[in-house]
Amino acid sequence: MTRLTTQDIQDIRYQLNRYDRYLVSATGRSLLGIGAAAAGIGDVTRLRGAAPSIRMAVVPIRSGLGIISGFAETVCGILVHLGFDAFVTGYSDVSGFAEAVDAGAQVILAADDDRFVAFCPRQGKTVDNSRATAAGFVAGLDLMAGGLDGKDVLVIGCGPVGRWSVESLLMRKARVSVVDRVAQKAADLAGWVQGAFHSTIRVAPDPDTALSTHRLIVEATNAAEVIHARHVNADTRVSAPGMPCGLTPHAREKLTGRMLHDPLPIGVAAMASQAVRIIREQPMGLKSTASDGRSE
Ligand code: 2YG
Repeated sequence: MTRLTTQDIQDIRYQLNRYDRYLVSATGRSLLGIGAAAAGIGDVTRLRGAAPSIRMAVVPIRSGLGIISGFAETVCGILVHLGFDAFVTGYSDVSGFAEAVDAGAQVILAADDDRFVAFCPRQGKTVDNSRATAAGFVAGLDLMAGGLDGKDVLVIGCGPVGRWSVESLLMRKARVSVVDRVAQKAADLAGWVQGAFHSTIRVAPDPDTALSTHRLIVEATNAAEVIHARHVNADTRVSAPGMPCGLTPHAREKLTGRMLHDPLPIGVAAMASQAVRIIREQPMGLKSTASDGRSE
């Protein structure tokens, strides 16, 4: 699990309007729109309209390596930008969770060194950042590519985000290849997919060959300088949830308008949108009852 640094995130909350304009130019959708697409929410206007009435709390967590200065504030800034009634609790840890619940937060976001999670306490459900980040960046690739059904997509990096990216790609009927510098990790992921989804994905022989023969790419490694300018042509589109950014500066320059990368915004937008679906579909955690009173 990559641990962000203050330097990675310090400017994010001040550049969200500019980033939103870039997202609209690259995908045709805003940050909220990409989050909605990741959560399978079709009506973005309705989501935007509901957001101000949804209270979300971000709780700083001191466990392990401790607080990352600016992390909670940046997550909160992204949620406020999306229109939610979001705040950072004054207390951290358990006291922060109590403060969040007392303040009526319907969604509570918190991260330790192992997991970054959105909690929906009334529904007893959680949203995991790795899975939501994968869904968000795959949704963005889908929008950049004008749909992924039947198209060849490469996932490079077979860690948690790469694994969940494969899930999202299969749900969008893409033809998935995976590759990792540790060949066994790619083979293990193919085995998991076969067991979990009864689907077959291809394991590419090596990163350089795979990058040279694919135009739609999810870069989910924790390495820098994985995708070089030589791998990029006019048809290439890259969605890069991996931290640090896996594209060389020259590759990024060639891909302007056809690539997505950020340390937090798309993942947080996807988490928030998935949490909204949870709290909207099960308002008080009760099973929604059908018109004749039967519980579904
Ligand atoms: O509350 C705090 O300030 C700290 N306990 C936050 C620690 C977060 C550690 N995790 C990471 O930095 C990343 N895994 C977060 C998600 C990166 C985007 N996929």
